[in-house]
Formats: sequence, C-alpha cells, structure tokens
Amino acid sequence: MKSKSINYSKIEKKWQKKWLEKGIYKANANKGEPFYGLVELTYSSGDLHMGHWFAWSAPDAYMRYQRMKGKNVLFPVGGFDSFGLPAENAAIKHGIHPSDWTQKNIDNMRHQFATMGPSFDWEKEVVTSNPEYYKWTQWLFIKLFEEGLAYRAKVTSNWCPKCKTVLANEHVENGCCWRHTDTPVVQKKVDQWLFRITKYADELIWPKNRKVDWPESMVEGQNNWIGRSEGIQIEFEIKGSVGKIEVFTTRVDTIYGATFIILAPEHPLAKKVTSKENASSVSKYIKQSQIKQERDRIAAIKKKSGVFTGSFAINPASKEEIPIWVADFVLMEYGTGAIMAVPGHDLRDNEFAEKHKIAIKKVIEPKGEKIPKGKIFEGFGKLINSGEFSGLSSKKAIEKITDDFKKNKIAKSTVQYHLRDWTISRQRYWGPPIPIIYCRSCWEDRVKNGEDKKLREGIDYSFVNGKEHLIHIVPETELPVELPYKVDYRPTGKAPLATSESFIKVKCPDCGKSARRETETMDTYVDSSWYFFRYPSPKYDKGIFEPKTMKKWFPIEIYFGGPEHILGHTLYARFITKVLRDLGYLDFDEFAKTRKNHGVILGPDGFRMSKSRGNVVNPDEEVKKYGADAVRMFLCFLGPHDKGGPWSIEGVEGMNRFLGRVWNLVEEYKDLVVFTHEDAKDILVSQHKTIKKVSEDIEKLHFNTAIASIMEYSNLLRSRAQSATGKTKKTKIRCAEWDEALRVLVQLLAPFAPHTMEEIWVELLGEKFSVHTSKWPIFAPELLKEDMVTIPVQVNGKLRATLSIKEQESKNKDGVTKAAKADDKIQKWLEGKSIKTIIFVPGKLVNFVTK
Ligand code: ANZ
Ligand code: ZN
Ligand code: ZN
Repeated sequence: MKSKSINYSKIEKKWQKKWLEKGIYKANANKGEPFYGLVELTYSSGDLHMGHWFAWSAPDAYMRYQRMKGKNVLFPVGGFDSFGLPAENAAIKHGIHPSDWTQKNIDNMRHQFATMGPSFDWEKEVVTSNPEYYKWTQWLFIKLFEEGLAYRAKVTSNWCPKCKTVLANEHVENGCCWRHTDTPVVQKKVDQWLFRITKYADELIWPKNRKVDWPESMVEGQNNWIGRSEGIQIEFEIKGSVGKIEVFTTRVDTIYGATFIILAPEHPLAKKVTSKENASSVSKYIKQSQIKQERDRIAAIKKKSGVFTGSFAINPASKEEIPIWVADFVLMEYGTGAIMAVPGHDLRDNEFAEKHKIAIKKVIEPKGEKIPKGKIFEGFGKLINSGEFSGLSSKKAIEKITDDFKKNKIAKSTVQYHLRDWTISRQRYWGPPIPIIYCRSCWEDRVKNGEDKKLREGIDYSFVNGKEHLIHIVPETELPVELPYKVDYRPTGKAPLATSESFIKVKCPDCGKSARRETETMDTYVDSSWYFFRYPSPKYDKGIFEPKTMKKWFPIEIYFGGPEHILGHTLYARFITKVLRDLGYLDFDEFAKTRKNHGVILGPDGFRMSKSRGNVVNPDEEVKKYGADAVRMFLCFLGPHDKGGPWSIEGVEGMNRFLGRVWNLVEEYKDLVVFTHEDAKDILVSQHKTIKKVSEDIEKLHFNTAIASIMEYSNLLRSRAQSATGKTKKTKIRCAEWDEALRVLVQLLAPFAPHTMEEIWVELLGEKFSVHTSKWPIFAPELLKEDMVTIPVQVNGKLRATLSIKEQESKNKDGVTKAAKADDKIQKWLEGKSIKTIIFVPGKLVNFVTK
C-alpha cells in the first residue's frame, strides 16, 4: 500500500494552535491524581539542537500517556537556565550584551520548542535571569546565611585562567576546567562565599533501602563523591617536645606497623618540628609544593617526594621512636593533614619507605589467601607482631585498640568526608548579585564598644579592600538586588560589578551610613538547584513558591535529564531540598521519586555530534521535510531511551512512511471493512496484547519496543482489511470490533505522533477532540489467556506422565523435552538409564527411548 503524503506543516500548525486555545495541557492542581513530570532546565544557548529533541521527545510521549491514563499532569515548559558563563562568553564573542543575547535566544528557543508540538503547560515557565526569579534565588541565599549555611572564607579554590573565575570542585574534570578541557585549573587562595553542603553530607549519602528510584550510577557516583569514611584520630607524642601530632586513620589495626609519620607541607607543625640541620631542606620543599597544584601533587605520588624533618614521634602502641617526614601527597584538606604511614600494608607508604629507606614492618597476615612475592597485603586479616593484640582479626583489633586508646584519652572516633563545601561566588557579571552589604562604620562601632572580639570572620564580618567590614544581609523587602545593565562585563579576574559605582553605593541597613554592596554573583548552579519548586506557581510573589499548590504536586514523579549531572546539579538540588525542609517549607526528603537519565543521540556516523566532525544534524530541516511526528517518533524508536543511538535519515523516512500508511489504512478502510464477529477474534486478541505490551513498555520507558509492537499491530490490521474487503460480502453488518481496532491504533500512537493522530482521530474517524484527552485503552486479561494443551509423555512407548503447556510452546522440541525431563515422574523412569532417541510429535507427544 502506498503511503499518503501528508501536509505536515499545515496540520502541525493547526493542532498546535487548537491545543493552546483549548488549554488541554494546562495543569490544574485541583483536578485528579497529580503527576508532576519534569525534564531538566534548558540552557539558553540559542538553538534547539537534535540533543534537545531527543531529550524531550520521549518524556513528552510519556507525559501524554500519563494524561490519557487519567492522571492530572503537570509538564512545565522547558524554562531557561539563562545566567552563567556560557551565555556570557558567547555574548562577549558576539559583541552583544548578555542580557540582550539571552533574551533573543530564549525567544528563538521558545519558538523552536513549539514546533515539536509538546504537551507543555506554557504558563509554567521560569527564566532564571529574570528579576522575578532571581529575587527568590537571593532570598534562598539569605535563608542559608541566616542558618549559618552560607559563609565567607578564604579557601583554596579552583581558578580557571580562561574563565577568569573560581569553579566548584564538581566542575573540575581531570584537573581541568569543565568548559576548557585543556586548561588546568590553578589553586588560588581567595575569599569566597560557600554553602555548607558538608553539614548534610551524611544525609546526602543514599541509603541501601531507599524509597526512591534513582539510577544506580548516580547513587554510587554521589556516594563516592561524598566519600564517607569512618576512622579514628590518634595523638602521637613528639619526642622531646610537649606538642602532639594528630593523625587520621581508618586502619588502626595496623598501628604496630606504623614506622613513620608524614605531615602535609602546609601542616602548622611541619616547620615547628623541624630540626636546625634540616631547616633549609624542609623549607625549600614546602615552598616548592606550594607552587604545585593539587592535581600534580596527587599525580606526583609516583615520584614519592618528601623530606625528613630530623624529629621523631612515639608510636603509642609499639612505643618505638619513628621519624617524622613532610611529603606533599598528604593533603592538608583531608583528615588532620597528617598520617601514620604503614609501609607494610599501604602501597603508597610502601613505595615511599622503599625510596627513602625507612623500616617496613609486617603486622597483618592474610586469612587463607597467599600474597604473591613482592606484593604487599592491603586487606583485612589476622594481626601479627602486634603485642597483646596479635592473633586478633583486623575487625576485632580495630574495636579493641580504639577502646584502649579512648580510655587513655589519646584517640577519638571521627568520620571524614571527601565532600567539600560548595563555592558559590563568581567573579563574573552574568549571575544573580549576592544580597550582601558590607559596612565599615558598623565595624568601627563594634570596635568602639569593644564587641569586635566576639565577632566571627566570614559570618559576622569580612575584609573588603583589606579592612574589616560588618556583613549585613539585604532586607527581604529590598529584593531583588537587580543586576545593573550598564556595566563593563568583560572578565578581568575581578568582579565586574566592582566597577559600577552606582551599584556598589548603598545605605547600610543597620546604621544608615554609606556602605558597599557585595560585587560577586552566584554560581548558576544555585539558580538551578531550586527551579523545579517554582514551576507550579511561577508568578507567585509572596514567597519562593505557593505552599498550597506546591504541596499538591510534590514530590516530582519522574525527573528526566542528562547523566552528566551526577555531581553537580542533582546533588545541589537534593541539598537545597533538605535545607528547605529543615526550614519548614517542605515535608519530604527527596524532590523526585524517580530519576531517569537519557542517552545520547549520535551523528549518522555513530559518533557524538560535533561541529568539528561535521556530523551535526539540524532538526529544523528534517522537521520541515518529514514532519515533527516522524522526527519525534524516530527519536523514541532509535534505541532504549537511556542509551540513545545514531541519527538516521532513513529511520526518519521510515517513520514518515509508516505514519502515511496508518493514515491510508484509516482513510480507505474505516467504513469499508466487513467482518463476521468470528473473523474479528484474532484482531481483538492482538489488539489487547498490543495494549498490554505498549502500556507496560511505556511505563518502563522502553519506547522503542512499544512502537515496534504498534507497527506489528498496524500491519495485522492492514492485511486483514485487505483480505476481508477482497472477499465475499458474507455479513452486511458494520463491524464494531473494526471501528474499535482503528481507534485503539490511533490512541496507542497518539503519544508518539501527536499531530498526525489528532488529525486522524478528529478528521477521519470523526471522534471528539482531542485524542490526547481520550481515555487510554485498557486490555481485557481474559482475552489474553493463552490456550493450554496437554502433551502425553512416554518412556519406551508407555505413558508415564502428562504435561500442561502453552499451545505455542508445545511445538518446540527443546522446550517440551526439557519440561518433560524436569517432571518428577519422568525423572524416576529415566533414572540410571541413558536416552537413545527422543521421538517428538509437535504439539502431540514426546517419547523417550532408552538403551
Ligand atoms: C594508616 C593506614 C594503613 C591507612 C593502611 C590506610 C591503609 P579514606 O578511606 O580515603 O578515608 N590518609 C589520611 N589522611 C590523609 C591525608 N590528609 N592525605 C593523604 N592520605 C591520608 O583513607 C583513609 C586513609 O588515608 C588513612 O588510613 C590514611 O592512611 C590516609 F594499611 O592510615 B591510613
Ligand atoms: Zn574555564
Ligand atoms: Zn552600618
């Protein structure tokens, strides 16, 4: 059958307009069972590319399905993540103000989104660079500040020399900037604003028995990043001094093997413990390592560089005197910045000891397994050479030694995390200003009253141009602190807002004298850490969200997004959720019940689409040629949604032809076909099987297999229609089953090809507008019961058992013989005998002939 050539652009425009007019996708918090589905906020990069189409097509199909299932769906329009470096850099490159550039992009992208024909509620949009939005980002900052969760501190930060700003740890990849993958970040010690995410470290660790369904890769990635590690802090006395060195270890069972101590170069004791003779070499080493970046320090482990301080500590277990070294693979930022080195059982320590000729002592013996010669044993085992603890298992020894040390008050249990606080200030222009005011007069007042000693740096006061200033938050009534338009925004390394006199100058909210505004802006990841809370009530102006509406929609049922957001966005969003909960704004712990990551759409050559490869496909052209539905459907069909696959123009053409064939089928046969009810039975069975399969597949997000079964069903309808109309006019009655069969076909396809199916539904079938609000067909389980047959099983020609088996499977020799052999009775008859031949009559009989 030829496929119809359809004027797609006409029907797309027609239905997009009508859907909007009738508001069929509008969410209504007061209607039906709420179902909030979300796709990650879109960067306002300027162009909706194939990746966007891929990321949105399947979720849109899924939300349409839920709507037809009777759920009250909230599916917000994309919304735009419009602050931040990419926008700013592009604006600079194009010589347009970031604000104008962003606005232009958003207008364009909104228009492009519309061509997809998505089932958005278009009123639910947020644009993070709009003052109505960032007012609440600033409000959030203030709340965090009030809770002691936002503070200013001098921290070693990742500085990208190209971005000319500090980056969060989450945005450093292999030591390089995430946007400049060939540019190593530099470690700079600068004053920064931080969010105390570490306070929530424990809670952010995903428990084993979690109530929500998030991908294992994300759960594991976040847990590793947080890096919870239980251990103890032990004091080592310094020989000939009153001072003590505290180390952090997770393996106190190895303490008898601790033959030296290593301090990080930045450790305050490093210089103090150093003897006169070693002073110059130690101080030279410390200087050198300050220049090195953390990345190099970790990479330099292999070189095992270090210096001896000339001093010794006392091992509290063995009482031996052990040398104190300084080496830069020990990081000041982790644990106590000092370690007890156990070269017998830790590879790094071992290599270090080998190189510097320090004693190596074995104190753990493996249980059972043999350690190859030249290798050291790093696992848990049995203690040896460990005084009174010898013979204990590692686990027992950790308990006992810890108890002992605690009794002697030389140790305490601690938990360490690899997670660091989140650096949120940026020395760039295009972001929400941090709502802080610094006042020098207030500081001077405190000095006069003698109160300055009680003030805490970074919380109560901070340095501005080298002088102490009191920190004030901008009063809530004065939010938003608007980002001024006229500023020289080119990056210099200093905050561009600092060049704007009119922005900086402000009256102190406390003393009323002249004060100055904070000139740094917030990381865009602060904007996106809470945007989903704003969707249900985007225009609400009395708070960050309208409590009543939000209660109805949360938690989010399903959150679609990119797998690259393991450590950035999703972790921050979980943190902010917990903060808002503790402030009494929310009553749940996790904002999304289910998280699904999408895969990637590759170029036609199977490689990631990139300009340099020249394999980028622009969806606009394809849409014009084949229609949005064919493109959307192909994107759902090309592979499992979490894997993705290569773009193929033939694939889109195929979808286009398929949709044309469906059209033809309905157009030609809707009134023509006459069946007897008996004739229609196989159609009915197939229809219900397809409903069941498609529903289950969509629930599992297996869109590709769902579409494949609809195609099969459609083929069956076509061939039955052709043969039936060609045949006699047995019965003259119009067959209700056939009408239903066509309606179901259109409904099952509606989530994937929304425009075409609407056209067929309304214009060809004469059904009521809209197919998208029609009821999803339900399947009748009784129709799907498969027919069972009984198969006699013989041994040497004698009936010994019968098998009840599905009719289809009764024809498969392997399957039936396997089932027969598994039968208790047959097993008894075959025991001790070997089978010579198996006689199999498909669907009828098995006979085992033995020797
Ligand atoms: C003795 C020991 C013996 C260790 C042994 C390990 C194996 P995680 O699990 O990552 O927390 N360590 C402690 N602080 C450090 C720092 N600032 N820089 C570098 N290394 C540091 O690792 C804990 C272990 O890492 C600690 O336990 C310590 O070495 C080392 F057979 O102490 B262990
Ligand atoms: Zn960069
Ligand atoms: Zn003041």
